[in-house]
Amino acid sequence: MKFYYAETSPPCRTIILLADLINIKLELIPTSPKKGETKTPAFLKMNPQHVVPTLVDDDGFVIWESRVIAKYLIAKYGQNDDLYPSDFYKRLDVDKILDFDLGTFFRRSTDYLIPALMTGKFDPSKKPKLDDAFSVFNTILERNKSGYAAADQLTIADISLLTIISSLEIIDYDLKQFPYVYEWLLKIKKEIPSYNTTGVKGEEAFKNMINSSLK
Ligand SMILES: N[C@@H](CCC(=O)N[C@@H](CS)C(=O)NCC(=O)O)C(=O)O
Repeated sequence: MKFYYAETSPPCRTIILLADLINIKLELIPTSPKKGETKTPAFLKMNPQHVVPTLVDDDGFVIWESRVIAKYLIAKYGQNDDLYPSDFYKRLDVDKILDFDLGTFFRRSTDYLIPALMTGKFDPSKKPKLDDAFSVFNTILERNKSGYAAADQLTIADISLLTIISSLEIIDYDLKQFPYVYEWLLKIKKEIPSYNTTGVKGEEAFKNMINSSLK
């Protein structure tokens, strides 16, 4: 399977960590949006949305959007449904948190991060909304009791939130004001074996990218 990715990208990291967890081999193809490599005619033919991660399966099937790639890999190659339960209500709980991530958490994170990449400065006016997303996730975790984002066990919702939240942590976003999120992060990092290699390496690359943009 060809996997177009950028080391700095949290959604790409979600898929690489998941692939390791379910023993899938990806052919990693570094593709830098910053260098315009997602806007070449060949890439645009494959994916008009010009984003990584993009996966091309061995039969030529092309898929992007990390949360959907995660569902695809589990449905097609997973040995069980633990990471994305097939039970109707449990699956809805996971989908709800994945949508919260896509539409709120990740969105507000990029609203905060992108000005730093484009102008060299974080936009402080974007921080309250991101703090609010953290606060919502903190409450979700407090109510769940299980210590996981969406179920009684690790799911793709945890992995997806992990990669963006650990990226914020490494650039010194103050997570300790959200104690359930902080505890959850420590726990999830320990449960994903390749977090200490792939995960940490990606975060370092992300941090270097942000630091090199800051003025
Ligand atoms: N919702 C998408 C976000 C993908 C995304 O925004 N990828 C960024 C890198 S983190 C990208 O490729 N940006 C290039 C562009 O938008 O042109 C996902 O979860 O896969």
